[in-house]
Amino acid sequence: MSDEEDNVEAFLTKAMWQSIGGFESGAFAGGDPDDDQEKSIQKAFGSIDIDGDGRISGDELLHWVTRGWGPNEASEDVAKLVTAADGDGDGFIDYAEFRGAVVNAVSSLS
Ligand SMILES: [Ca+2]
Ligand SMILES: [Ca+2]
Repeated sequence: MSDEEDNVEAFLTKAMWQSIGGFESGAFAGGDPDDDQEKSIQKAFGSIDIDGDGRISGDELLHWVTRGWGPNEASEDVAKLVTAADGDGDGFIDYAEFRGAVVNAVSSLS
């Protein structure tokens, strides 16, 4: 894979996290979410965490994402999202990992 493709992939990964969190570019102008934005991140996390166990599995993320996307094209991209966000490598995205991915995505795209 070329550097350019890497960059495109990194950009798309960030853009997906941004859209999953529901934030515009530059939403966290001060670097951190404010209280309302924090609530929005918690709400987004809760709506994806279907079984309410406090962590998002690949299946849960795929289910959420494919409400808006075609399921065929999404599964590979969703697997990349999980890998990108799963800091401790347990195969699930907990709230801290989710919040970090969204904040990082929105900050770096703005
Ligand atoms: Ca879950
Ligand atoms: Ca994890």
